[in-house]
Amino acid sequence: GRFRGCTLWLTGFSGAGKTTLSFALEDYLIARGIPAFCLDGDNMRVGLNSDLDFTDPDREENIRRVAEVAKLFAESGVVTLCAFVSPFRQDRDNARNIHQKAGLQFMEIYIDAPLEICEKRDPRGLYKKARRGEIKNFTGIDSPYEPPQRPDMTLPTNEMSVSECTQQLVDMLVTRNIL
Ligand code: GGZ
Repeated sequence: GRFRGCTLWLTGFSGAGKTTLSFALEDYLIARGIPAFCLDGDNMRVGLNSDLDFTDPDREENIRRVAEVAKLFAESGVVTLCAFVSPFRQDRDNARNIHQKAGLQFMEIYIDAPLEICEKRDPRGLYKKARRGEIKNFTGIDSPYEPPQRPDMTLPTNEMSVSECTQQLVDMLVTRNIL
């Protein structure tokens, strides 16, 4: 078949829906025989990046390594879904450059849920801990988030369902000749 390797980079606050959407898209693609794989904090920070914390330089290094790993997955023909807060514009631009230099498509997706909504969702109780000062450098509380200025797509997860968002991503992959 033809080459489909590419990287979709989902950025946004904790609790915005990055992991939920990337798993939904992964399921959709796998069900249709298209190789897809999600990278997120749960599989990257546990192993390869277990030496990294949430200081600014550690986040930068986290995203740099993730971008290099994603590039390798994409080179192998996989639709690679990266779900990371990735709060810094420069780090996301660097991830894009790593892919572009290798001739691989890279799509930046802004998972745009307002902080108040994410904090209300608080699936892991992390915002509560951050507010109490039990977690330091928490994005949106005492660590910054720089929204994308020209994302390839913005998904307002507080206004659209998971299946609507997934369909938008699928449509984008069709437009880009990946599906
Ligand atoms: C942000 C944190 C923090 C701090 C732990 N700040 O919602 P989650 O729980 O499952 O996803 C968040 C995840 C963020 O890791 P990333 O590798 O995506 O971050 S970055 O791209 O900035 O390197 C959250 C949890 O880890 N978490 N502490 N201080 N999120």
